[in-house]
Amino acid sequence: MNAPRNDSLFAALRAAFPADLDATAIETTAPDGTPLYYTWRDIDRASSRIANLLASLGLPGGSRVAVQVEKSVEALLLYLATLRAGYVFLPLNTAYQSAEIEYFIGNAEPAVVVCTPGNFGWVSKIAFTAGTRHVFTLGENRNGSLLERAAHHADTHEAARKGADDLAAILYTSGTTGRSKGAMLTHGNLLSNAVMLNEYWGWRRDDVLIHALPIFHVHGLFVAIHAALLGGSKMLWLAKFDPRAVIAALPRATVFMGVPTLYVRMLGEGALTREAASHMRLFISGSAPLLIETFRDWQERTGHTILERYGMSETIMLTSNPYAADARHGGQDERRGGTVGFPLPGVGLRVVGDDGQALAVGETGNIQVRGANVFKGYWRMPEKTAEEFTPDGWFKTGDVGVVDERGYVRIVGRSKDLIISGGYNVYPAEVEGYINELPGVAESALVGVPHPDFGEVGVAVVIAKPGAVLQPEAIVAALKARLANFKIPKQCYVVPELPRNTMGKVQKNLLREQYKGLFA
Ligand code: MCA
Ligand code: AMP
Repeated sequence: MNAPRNDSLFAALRAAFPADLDATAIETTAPDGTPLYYTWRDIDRASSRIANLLASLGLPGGSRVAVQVEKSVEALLLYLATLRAGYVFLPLNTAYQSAEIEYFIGNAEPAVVVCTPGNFGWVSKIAFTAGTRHVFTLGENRNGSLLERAAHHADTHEAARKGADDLAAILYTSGTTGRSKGAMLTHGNLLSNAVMLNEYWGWRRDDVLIHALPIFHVHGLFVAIHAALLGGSKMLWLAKFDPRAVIAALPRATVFMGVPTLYVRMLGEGALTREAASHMRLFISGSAPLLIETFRDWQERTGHTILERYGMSETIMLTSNPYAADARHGGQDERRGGTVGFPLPGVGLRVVGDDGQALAVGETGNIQVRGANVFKGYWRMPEKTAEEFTPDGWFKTGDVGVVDERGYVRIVGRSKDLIISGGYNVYPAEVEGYINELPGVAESALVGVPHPDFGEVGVAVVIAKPGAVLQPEAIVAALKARLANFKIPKQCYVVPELPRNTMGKVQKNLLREQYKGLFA
């Protein structure tokens, strides 16, 4: 009899390991600078040990494993072990502060929480209060209770059986109302997208990926890691992005993925030359718009044309400029700056007007998508999920764009009130909510303005209550205590009034215009 089918993402990744398990899979350095090498066998054994530890806890099916730890190879092993054991991975940005963590843990009710040893005091308090029974620690230096406990478990583990529709991960993405929503991604979503990208980007076994992104969002966690593991290819693993370290690694690598800020910072280094980049096959950019100047400067300096692609937490990757000739588009292979390329194979993309009617080629409207990559819905928010899909099953991205006569998609704006700063999303409604709670504040507006390093940053404009005197520095200091650092406005102004339209709505476009030159 045939064994029942296993659609587990981990099983597929494991099946792609090269035959020589003693080959190096990951090269990195310990915090003290010591070089560290992990073979494919190391990854297999260590992820088995952690998976066996998780399995020994007797957790109910579908349990969430929430993780807020610094980037390390062991943090990656924890992700793989969670998939392997069949639980749901919930990564959390290390910048999140206690109020943010309290919300995520309260909302997701994870069975297991893993945090840094330094944060154990406050994180475990939040977790135990929310009913979590298991809190482990994982440090940057292969330390902490998770690995101590895992060391007692066997180093073999058969991947839990999963259906394509079973949950693999929940990624919190902030909402326009200010409350974060957990996007539920299935094994089928993640695996189908990864397999398709590997083919579309011409992934090869001898590729070497420079991994310099954080591993708590789609870009670093799914797009980069799945590509390398499915390709059976090596990763040069950097715990933190450092432009010089990336440039120094280029001669030993073939692929790099980054948000635009990473490219801008590398262009600021004299060591970035044609020769330094001559061994590279592919540079990929995404998560935020890549300025055409950056695209051109990169071409001029390195001789490489950056491949820009577009995606979302809810959908993983949606569009990509071609790596090679795309037969679906008349064999076009041009990577066009200022565009995010073609809808990827298997992804349906349409542009509609505000009335929901499909628009013609060249007309600007709301981007809607569908496909095996589109998430299952928002965790415990059926109404929110229903709102974000059309009756005929298309997901509303909140991005505004246009498809040109050659089929290239261009993102021209967003209908959602969102600022993307250095590749991180900042939802004005959330930050305004915190500002408005401060004593003496009547109202506030956060707007995104251009910034040479982060692409876009938030500027807060605040109105005081009658008789109250507000200091911008005090507002910023109060926010720093409560919110992740990248959400803190880079400037704050206290003004007598906000511009409004006849309906009384704040005209953020006027504020954006007023402050657009602030960081020029
Ligand atoms: C750091 N700071 C920032 C940001 N990062 N401010 C605004 N936006 C940011 N992104 C501020 C900190 O608040 C701090 O300010 C100061 O910069 C130094 O902080 P540090 O952590 O040392 O900064 P860094 O290490 O230089 O980080 C910059 C970075 C990082 C490397 C560009 O932001 C980064 O890794 N971004 C990538 C994000 C990413 O992976 N996004 C993918 C999302 P102060 O000193 O005042 O406190 S996935 C996605 O969007 C979709 C699905 C997709 O399509 O991929
Ligand atoms: P996230 O919530 O982190 O999933 O962010 C997804 C959003 O990032 C998308 O809805 C877009 O607004 C934006 N985004 C991602 N890639 C690109 C890109 N290449 N160009 C412009 N915007 C992008």
